[in-house]
Amino acid sequence: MARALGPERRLLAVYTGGTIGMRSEHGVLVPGSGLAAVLRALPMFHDEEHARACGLPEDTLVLPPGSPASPASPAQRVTYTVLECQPLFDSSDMTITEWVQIAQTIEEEAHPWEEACLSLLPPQRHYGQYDGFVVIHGTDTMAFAASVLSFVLENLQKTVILTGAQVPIHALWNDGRENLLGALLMAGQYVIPEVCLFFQNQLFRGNRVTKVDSCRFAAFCSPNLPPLAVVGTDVTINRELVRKARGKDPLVVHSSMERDVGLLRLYPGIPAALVRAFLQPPLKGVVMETFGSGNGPTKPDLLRELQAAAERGLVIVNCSHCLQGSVTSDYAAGMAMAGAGIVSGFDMTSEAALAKLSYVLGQPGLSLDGKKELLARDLRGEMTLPTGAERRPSLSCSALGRRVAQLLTLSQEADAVRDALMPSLACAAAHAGNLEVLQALVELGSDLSLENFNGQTPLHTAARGGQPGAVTMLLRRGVDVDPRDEDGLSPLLLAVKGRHRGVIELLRAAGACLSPRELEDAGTELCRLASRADLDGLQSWWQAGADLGCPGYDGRSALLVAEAAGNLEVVTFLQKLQGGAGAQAPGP
Ligand code: ASN
Repeated sequence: MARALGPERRLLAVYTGGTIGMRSEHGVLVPGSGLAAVLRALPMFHDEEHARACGLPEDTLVLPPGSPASPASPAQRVTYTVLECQPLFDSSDMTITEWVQIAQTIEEEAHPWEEACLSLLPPQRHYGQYDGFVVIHGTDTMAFAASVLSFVLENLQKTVILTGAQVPIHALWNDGRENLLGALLMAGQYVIPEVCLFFQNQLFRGNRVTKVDSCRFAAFCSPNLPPLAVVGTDVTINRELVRKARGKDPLVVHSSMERDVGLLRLYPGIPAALVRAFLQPPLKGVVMETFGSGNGPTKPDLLRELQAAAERGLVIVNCSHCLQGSVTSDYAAGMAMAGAGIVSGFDMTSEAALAKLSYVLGQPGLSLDGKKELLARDLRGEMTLPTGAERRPSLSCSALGRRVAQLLTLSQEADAVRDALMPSLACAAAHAGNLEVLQALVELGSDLSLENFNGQTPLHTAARGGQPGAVTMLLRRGVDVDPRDEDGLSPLLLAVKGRHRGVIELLRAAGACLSPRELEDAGTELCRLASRADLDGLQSWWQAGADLGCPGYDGRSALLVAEAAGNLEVVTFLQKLQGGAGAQAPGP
């Protein structure tokens, strides 16, 4: 989580419908178009004077300055464009299909359903063009939408916030203005790389919320995770909770979500025949809402139906009816569920579990065990695993490992410090051949081709340390094979100096070459090695592609020096090269 910098922050507001923009027709509320025009007329949503002075395009709105949330940067302006979807929805009509389209809209230039707005936009990808995204959505299925979007959008580096209202924005007394303004300010002023939901002054993780009230303004709660931020006279960010963007991998939109998933709420006395009817194909996955801490009836006929479905390959996730708490295995009635092949959903909301199921079952090429394994992992912060179940690498085996483990636990505020330390830590880990630490650094977002204070990359230090395992890992990750440090030295030369033959072989096979500068003084060095009968040293140079016939500073070759010194083993080696393969090793 970081404070957004720069004089201007550009947002895209995707308006999908919902009460916030609804109008009354024949006594009932229906989705209403023209939200941008409404906002343009409200001074809290648009500073017309500033827009004109800056020559902002016709479709761009700008928030007035001086929000209480931005005292540190009063000059920073949040501009936004409202993209009105067609058709607009009461969210009760929305499905995974529409939510995937929203995700595609965030990523892409456009989608056919936005045609009316598109002509106004330059042909650029929205995700690159905007700093953050607000999705204006109906509240009835907003928790489902936020959950689905959290799984569909992978590697988010930007803030995505869903919001809406219980009362239309045109009404005198409404919650739409406050919610939308809050969402725009949060997305404009903070980089919170998650799918969030803003309502009634609180910013929640999107896949943790559920709608709990159909009329009060406090419509949502996040029963098992505190809000990520609370807005009052000040903005309080719960920094420990905000997820950190991992690495620089590009955004991935997972559009292949499985549609044949369902939600089954158990009730006392539910007949086995009804469960059987529900679990029939084409259904591929079910979220089953059970009692208390994941308990269900232990009637043999019901358990048989569940077991038979699980054996057919139907994936069942166990979530509790209860708002708070987690599925456990404390009771026999809970163990019976687990025994029937049902996967624990721990403290996930049913909305999050359904979205996760749809995401996991939509992943191509996964075996049944692979799907269950993915479901059991916390993928987007959607569930709290019991203590000890997290798959954190255990790094306590070395001092370096312990230091990196401490680094992993640093608060989000320490990002800058962490980023500054990463290259040196990666170099140290590579030198020690500590693959576990290197992997942990990768997961923390470290770029393994960054240079440390003297311009060396992890490949340099792995080569200097003679660590073929680390060299292999780095090369597999696609790092440059011939980087030069501050002194112009390459990993290959460092490996030659250390006589690390295995590493030299790996680097040569990957295309590494000694540069003319590195070969400048090679003749003199070869003569020195020849005079000392250092066969290993000579073989390393030969293996790295050096010409062993090249003369030293006084014009003599290594062979002449070896002969004069009577180093027969070296003489034989050099003569063999001259007579056979040649003094120069074959190219990479
Ligand atoms: N029925 C509306 C919707 O979900 C409810 C709302 O937005 N408050 O679209």
